[in-house]
Formats: sequence, C-alpha cells, structure tokens
Amino acid sequence: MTRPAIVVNRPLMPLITDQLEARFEVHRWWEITEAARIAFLAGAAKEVRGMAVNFAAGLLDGGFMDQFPKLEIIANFGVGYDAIDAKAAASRGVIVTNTPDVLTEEVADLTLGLLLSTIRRLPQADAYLRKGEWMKAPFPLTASLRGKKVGIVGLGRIGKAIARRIEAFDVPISYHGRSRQADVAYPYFPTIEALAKAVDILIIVAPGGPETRHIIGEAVLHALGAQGTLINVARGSLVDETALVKALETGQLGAAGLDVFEVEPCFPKALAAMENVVLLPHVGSASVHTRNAMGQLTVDNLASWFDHGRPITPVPETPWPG
Ligand code: 8YV
Repeated sequence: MTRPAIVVNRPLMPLITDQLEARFEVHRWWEITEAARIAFLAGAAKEVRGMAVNFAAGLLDGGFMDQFPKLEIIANFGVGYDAIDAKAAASRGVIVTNTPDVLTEEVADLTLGLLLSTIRRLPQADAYLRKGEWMKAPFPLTASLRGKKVGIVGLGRIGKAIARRIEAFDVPISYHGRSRQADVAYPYFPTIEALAKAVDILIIVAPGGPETRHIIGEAVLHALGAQGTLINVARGSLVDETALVKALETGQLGAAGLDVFEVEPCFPKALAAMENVVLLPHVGSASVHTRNAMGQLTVDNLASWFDHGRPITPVPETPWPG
C-alpha cells in the first residue's frame, strides 16, 4: 500500500519526524530549493494529502492550499493557528487541527515567571550578580506585585490557567474578551482600554490573526500608564510594536515582559537596550515535556485522520463531524 504523502514545512523534533517518516511519504518543504519548488508543485505536490505545520512564517492561505488538490488535513504544531487561513481550509473541505490543552499549564507557568521577572527584575538582578556589581552595592529596590491589579485580555483556556495561578498571589483579577464568561466571577470590561485604565498589569493571551492585529496600541498603552506593565505571551501581532517602543522610551508605559514579537525571530532593537523590559524568544510552551506532548498530538491527528477518517482536535472553523 502506498503511504500518504505529506508536507512538513519546517524542521520538527525527532519524536515527530521519526513517526511521520515511518508512516508517511514526507516532503520536507524547507529542503526543496526555490528552483526545485516549481517542479515539486507541478508534480509530487498533486499527491500530497496532509501537512504538518510548525509556525509558518507567512500565511498558509487558500492560494497555497490550491497547489495541493488532494489536500485533506493540515495538522498545526501549536495551539495558535493564525498562520493558517482556517476559513479558506474549511471552504476547501480541508481539516485543520491544533494542539490545545497539552500546553495550557506550561504556558501559564511561563507567564507567571515572566510576570515576576518583569516586576521584580530577576534577569537584571542575575546579570548584576554575575558582573560583580553586588560587591559594590545592593541591587536597587524594584516594583512589587503587592497592591497591584491584574487584567487579562483573552480568558480562554490559557487565560483561565493564568488567572488560577494569579489568584494564589492574592491580587485582584479582571478581564476582557469577546464576551463575558458565565463560569468566572472576575469583573468583565467590555473594552481593552477600560480594562487597561483599571489595572496595573495587563496580560495578553488572546489569539492572533487579522481580527486582533494591533489591538494593543497607543491608547491602551497610555491607559495602562507610567506605572503599568504589559505582559504578552500570545502573538506579537496583537501589539503595535512601534507604539510600544515609543511608550516605553517616553516613560508613558512603565515596563514590559514579552515572549512574542511581530516578526519573529526579529524584534525591535531598541528594546534590547531598555532596562525596564524582559525579552524571551517565544518559549511559552518550550519545555521538552510539553513540546513532546504537542508533537505527539500533531502526529496523532494525522494518524487518526488517515487510519480512522477523523481528526482528534480540529479547530472550530473545521469542526468534526464536518
Ligand atoms: C509554539 C505557540 O511556539 O502553541 C502556540 O500557539 O505559539 C507555541 O506553543 C509554536 O507553535 C511552535 O513553533
């Protein structure tokens, strides 16, 4: 029996690659040179039935999908699938899957780490000690989580896991999202700006994509204010980075902790020189434990589709049964 052909867009961990190689005919997109791509798209691509996608650099849109007329499923390695036009997939009868749940607690853990690092300046304190500065003087006193109010933008699975952790820190939580949620008692704010005005720390954990692009701009940053802190663990696209850099430079925003950027792996150079920011290279889910679980779910979605004709974790735009 011929093995189904799939495309993998970027290198994945051996755990995934080994399993994919064992059951599929794998085309490694990143190894197909610019010149060879034309021949590939005219030939082998016509037999491709699946894709395993790891955070596509550009939008995986309908036009791209159309080059694979037998495409049935796109399995995304990650919970956020803003790099895939899921509506375009739906209209073509292509299933999109993602990796929900298996990374929720990990990303929430990281968010609390980033929050405390930003408020208490842990990376700066570590660098201070390593440079021998402690010998000369104690590390300067920092801001505190005590007496602060936290706002969460996007109270989905990860947002709720973050909120649960913040409750243990004994600080009040409120939130903004597409709608008020019945199962939480936290105060709801109908606009991000009103939420930003009411809190000291704003945590962004809403999905990326065109609907949320730059929802954190000058007005929200100014509402958060000179003593305010922005934490972003969602997608860089939600924040207008030019406005963010300006607000931090002019002191209109107090501090920022960022795990994500608009054009990764790039980031605004001006941020690197700032003392009041903590920058991480998109590591929210990046533990061996959790990346293995995400990888396995990616493989399992493809395997379930080709073995049993159903996905395990389809995204809402391509529900199953479809
Ligand atoms: C990963 C993520 O960085 O799940 C997501 O949406 O952003 C991350 O867990 C990414 O998917 C893997 O490259």
